[in-house]
Amino acid sequence: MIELTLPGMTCGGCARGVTAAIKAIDPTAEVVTDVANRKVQVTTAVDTEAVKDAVKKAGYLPA
Ligand SMILES: [Cu+2]
Repeated sequence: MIELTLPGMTCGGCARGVTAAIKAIDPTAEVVTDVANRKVQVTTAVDTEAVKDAVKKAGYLPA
């Protein structure tokens, strides 16, 4: 399980964007967003760097 802190994920719209970006690289990923704490937990076979890359490209820089 990968946990990222995304300071820019500030609302439900962001959470959906982050989730979509991760699902785009792994449709089977389990993504749990916690907007209040700016955290996302991802259960995926894809490696951490690829997940970070995907969320960065969507505009959310991991802390
Ligand atoms: Cu937002």
